[in-house]
Amino acid sequence: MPLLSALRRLSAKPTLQDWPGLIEAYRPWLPVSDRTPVITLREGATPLIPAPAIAARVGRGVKVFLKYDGLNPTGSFKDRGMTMAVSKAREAGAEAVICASTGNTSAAAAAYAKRGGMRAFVLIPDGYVAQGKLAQALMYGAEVLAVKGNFDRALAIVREVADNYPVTLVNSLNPYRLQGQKTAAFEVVDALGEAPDWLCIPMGNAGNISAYWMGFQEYRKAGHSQRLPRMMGFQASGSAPLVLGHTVEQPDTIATAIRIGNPANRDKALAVREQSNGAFHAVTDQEILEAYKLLGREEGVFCEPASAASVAGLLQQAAEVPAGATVVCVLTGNGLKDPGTAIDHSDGSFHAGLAPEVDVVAKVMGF
Ligand code: AN7
Repeated sequence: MPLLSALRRLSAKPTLQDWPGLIEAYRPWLPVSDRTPVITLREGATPLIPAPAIAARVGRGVKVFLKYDGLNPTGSFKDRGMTMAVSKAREAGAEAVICASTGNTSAAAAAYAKRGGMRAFVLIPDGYVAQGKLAQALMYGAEVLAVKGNFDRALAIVREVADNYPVTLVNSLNPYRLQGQKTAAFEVVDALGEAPDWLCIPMGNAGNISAYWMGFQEYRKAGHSQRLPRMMGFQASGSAPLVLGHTVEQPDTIATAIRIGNPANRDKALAVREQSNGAFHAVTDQEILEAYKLLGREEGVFCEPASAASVAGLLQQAAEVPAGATVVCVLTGNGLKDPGTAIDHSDGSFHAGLAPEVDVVAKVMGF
């Protein structure tokens, strides 16, 4: 009924159902063809949320927005890359995919692979993946291999396995991943009508910062923006190889998503910093936790600890932001991914074991 649906489109307000997923939405910008089977969960189109409480802390008329990619189908930005990587793997006839992961990549790889009828093998560092991510990988039907080593070791193993066996690597070394992820930059420019002055983003393997930069450049070349942002990358101080300039053998941070000592996209990230006149800084776990709690308590936005590194970095570098500038902080993952850290570190008040009586409850409330 094309006429009916056209009429409905004219008369009705847009609904989320109109969003076809990022491959269809940005098809001319992506390496897909009529022969590509599009495997999508309608990822993308995530909100750009004003952050007045954070802006007030930065001061001097700076405007701050949160690109909340935790609202993707599996709860992180990884879905953007995975719809592309898995669609292209399917197009090439793959029957299985493999990745190493600190958690989010494994959840996204599992969801998209299974939807595409493929097996998903995921290697995770035993004991260092947040509970929500593990629950997802299991529920999506991944084959989870927990190795007694860190993410960097797991990545070295999956690279070799993918070289020698019929499984497609879907870590960010797979170029289709960054192609999908660059659409987040398109969405930011589409929402603001221009690129921001600063883009603040957490870095682990540094795939996402590289993808954003690609997106901003392509959009400017096409005339969709006049300028390019300074790319401001942040790492946890206990796993900050890109800040220190060397591999970290024993990376450590409460933000397990970015507990990475040997970033796969190191050279790309260094080029982004240079080309964008950007800067990389380390934020402590304490700074990460403060930003994490501030986001929840004052902005009503619950992200995971690694994501809060972007806001922690902005607050740390606040004096460097030009007056009146527009800043976008990327919130890469949903807070529900890591309930353990939230419960252990929140300042919320929790009164346990109360007698089920009105006067008891009223008294605790302070009446
Ligand atoms: C929430 O899932 O590497 O700099 O294996 O989950 O592109 O690596 C996750 C990375 C930031 C860092 N925020 O992005 C994995 C994985 C969250 C993340 C990053 C990750 P990159």
